Amino acid sequence: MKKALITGVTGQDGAYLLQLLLDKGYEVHAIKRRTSTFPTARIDNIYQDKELIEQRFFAHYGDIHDGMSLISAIHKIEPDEIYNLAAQSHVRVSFENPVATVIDNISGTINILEAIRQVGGNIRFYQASSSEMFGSTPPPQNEKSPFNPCSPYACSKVFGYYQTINYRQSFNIFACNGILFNHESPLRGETFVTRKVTRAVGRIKMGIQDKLTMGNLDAKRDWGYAKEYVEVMWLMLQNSVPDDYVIATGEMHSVRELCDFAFGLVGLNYSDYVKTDEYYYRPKEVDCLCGDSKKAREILGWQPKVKFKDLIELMVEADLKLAAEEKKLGRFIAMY
Ligand code: NAP
Ligand code: F7E
Repeated sequence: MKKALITGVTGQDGAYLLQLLLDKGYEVHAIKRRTSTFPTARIDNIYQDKELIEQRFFAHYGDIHDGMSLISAIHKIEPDEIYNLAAQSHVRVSFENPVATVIDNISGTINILEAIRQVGGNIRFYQASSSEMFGSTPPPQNEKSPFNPCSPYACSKVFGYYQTINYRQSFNIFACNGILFNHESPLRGETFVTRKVTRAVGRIKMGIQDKLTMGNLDAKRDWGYAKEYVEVMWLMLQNSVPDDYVIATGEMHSVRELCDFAFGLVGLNYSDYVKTDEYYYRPKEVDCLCGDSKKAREILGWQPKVKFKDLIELMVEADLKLAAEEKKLGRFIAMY
């Protein structure tokens, strides 16, 4: 049985990747940091499965800053594959907490690569790189496009990207970068723009919220479906050679179009509800991201099926159900 180790398993991608690897018959280990409340909402379904918990899913307390504990975990587990997803992943927050973001994102990557080097063997490594690394480089962006990072988050991801390539070249480690463009789902954190909008659409429709305060409505992104994007993480590690790939849908839409479409799905006009506030603007914006994932299509045989409209539809549908549940329970959460 193949063994995998995931960092960031409690996040959006971690939850989908965990399910995917379990479905493929893997034994999955996860590094989970200690927190004062349970952060496992996205993977609670796995915890409810007694057979999986006893035989194929093992969560270990650990922190990506603690290199020694990562080395001993990797020694003990002997994984075939490691997926490094843990990060402070919010771009705007990275301007408020630049040092913590950079330390989190850099030290996690280097600690794991160093642990792989020291433990030896044939462990395959996936690094969660990001389209944010392209920053102000105009679209379409592919593997040959220059990086022009525009935030502490993006700078930290550029470091992780090059560190991954450096360990591949220096120590012959099977290490891959997935340069993933924005990917979303009903499990997306509620302060990222798609989920913030679809949550608001659900709540406004159910009468438990009246306004939505947003930032820059003119920014444009290439939004795909997270469930499909974790499949390509796995595909990268099954190939015969390690490499770096852009993963995207190739479709670009503005935040304004997102609002218009999402509110329209429930028969509302977004301009009656959405206002903007400087608070949600960034000191430096990434205006347009749209990826060209031809290389992944040709080499890995991967291509996205769920595009913008289907994605937003499935998110609105899930958030309408959630809002109905909240209304039933009388749980009216304060809006951010
Ligand atoms: P997410 O939902 O924010 O999840 C981040 C995960 O990292 C959480 O499990 C979090 O744990 C964990 N983490 C953060 N700091 C940690 C630490 N010090 N020690 C241990 N765990 C820590 O992010 P995501 O959307 O799933 O993204 C996964 C990865 O892909 C990230 O590296 C992100 O930067 C990258 N990425 C994401 C996208 C996207 O569009 N989603 C695109 C490109 C790249 P807690 O639950 O305890 O907070
Ligand atoms: O913002 C604009 C905002 O926070 C998208 C992370 O997963 O993808 C994500 O980073 C756009 C930006 O994602 C609001 O200014 C307007 O232009 O959903 P987001 P992001 O910054 O693109 C990349 C690929 C990652 O790697 C990251 O980890 O939407 N926007 N108004 C807003 N954004 C937010 N969050 N909230 C607003 O109110």
